[in-house]
Amino acid sequence: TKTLRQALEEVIPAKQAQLKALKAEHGQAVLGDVKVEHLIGGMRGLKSMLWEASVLDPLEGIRFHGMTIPDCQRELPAAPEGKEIIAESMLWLLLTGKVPTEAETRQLSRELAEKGELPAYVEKLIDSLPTTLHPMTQLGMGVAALNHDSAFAAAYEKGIKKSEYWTYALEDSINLIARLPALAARIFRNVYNPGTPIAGINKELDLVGNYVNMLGYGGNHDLTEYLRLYISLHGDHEGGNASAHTAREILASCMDVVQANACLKDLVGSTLSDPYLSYAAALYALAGPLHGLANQEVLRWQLNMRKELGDNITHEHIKEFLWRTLKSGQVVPGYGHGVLRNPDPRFTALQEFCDTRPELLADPIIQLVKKTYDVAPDVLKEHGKTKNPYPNVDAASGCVLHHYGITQFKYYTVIFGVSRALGALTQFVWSRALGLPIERPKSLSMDAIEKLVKA
Ligand code: NMX
Ligand code: MLT
Repeated sequence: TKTLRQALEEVIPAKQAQLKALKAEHGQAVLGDVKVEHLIGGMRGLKSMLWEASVLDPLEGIRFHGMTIPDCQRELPAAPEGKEIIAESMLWLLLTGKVPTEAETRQLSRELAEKGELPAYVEKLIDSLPTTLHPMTQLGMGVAALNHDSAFAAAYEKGIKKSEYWTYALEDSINLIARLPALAARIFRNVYNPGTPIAGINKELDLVGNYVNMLGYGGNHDLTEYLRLYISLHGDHEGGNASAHTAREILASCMDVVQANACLKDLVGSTLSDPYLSYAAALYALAGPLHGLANQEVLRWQLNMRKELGDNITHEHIKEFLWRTLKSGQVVPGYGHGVLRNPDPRFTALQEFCDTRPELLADPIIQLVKKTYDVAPDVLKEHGKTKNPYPNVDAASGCVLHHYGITQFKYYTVIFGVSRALGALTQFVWSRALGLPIERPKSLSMDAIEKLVKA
């Protein structure tokens, strides 16, 4: 059975050659125009990043190395007693572009379980934090502190060749992914169940199986399966989303307003900051309400709707509530997207998980999410602002957690944070393997833009 590192060693040379050829043969090819609206409009739609593991189509949604979510559900190995995709098979696919065998998946599960314990100093740090500190703030602090043991930082300090960077990047990335469940579970315990014991790591279990045990929900098979699917699906969403973009490297078109010249760029990881610090930065981007924090906001909003409108909520009631949200100047959480122009297939996959389980379909909050979906797109169309009136993944993710008893919605983005490491760290490794340089795009002041456009 191949190790993940061996599988990567096999695919890296071809990708390095592909990049070299792209640069030599097409370095001056133009991929699009840079308009003034890109500079002032969050660079929406600007093709400016190299991202290997996934590509997002506005209508169809995400593909991981060309595979749709149903393809992944069909082909990626599940846990021995489960059906859903697991984090390990998704990570293997993201990193290598290949579907792992059953044996490769189990071997990776074992490796992650063996590396999953938190160092005592991180436990102490997390235990010292006020329980009122937002769980995402705590997660970022714990991840940053893990850089104490960074193999990448230590090797860099000793002096290593650029061609070896990726091996240390991989070592840190695997260690970080392995330790995230213990860190995230400790935060959950401290904030919501202080003083209770945390289950030890079972070396026979997959990453999410252990995470669920450590959260205190061991034995809940359906919740475990849900979180396996959730964590796999949230793993990567191409490179431009704010958290992934923060962590790693981009191949930006380094352009002035008029002239386009392709050049290689990257962000926190591109400074050769180690994987822990890069991912901590990503987590703080994820913690914004327009990004990952939206899943907490969705639940808060749907619970408020229920509190205000009672149990027998009609479509008409929801419509009125939606208009009240919009008229008060707030966004409808869980709807809209920077790229997608159709319902998010991750939303659909999470809804389908509910559709096969009568107890979930009977849950009033899950019913409310479904009913909201019946009316929200039309209301948002009539409102006329958002380019995408359809639900994104956050519209669906929290209500199922709520059903299974994880009602502490301020914790939801932490689960997203455990997941996004799969994609963010994949690109970190690839950026080092491809030798991408430090990111440094060109900025312009409004005066400078005016001078250029009027010239
Ligand atoms: N409710 C109300 N207004 C909205 C919504 C929404 N759900 N989505 C977009 N708009 C508004 C947006 O605020 C903007 O208004 P203005 O011109 O006054 O600034 C206008 O519609 C145009 O925005 P778009 O170009 O459609 O969206 P953009 O790409 O700028 O933003 C989001 C994308 C996702 C930030 C935005 O749709 C949003 O705020 N959604 C609600 C929060 C959310 O669900 N975020 C989660 C994203 C997924 N994730 O996990 O990260
Ligand atoms: C994500 O998964 O990162 C979100 O859908 C946001 C995005 O893709 O921009």
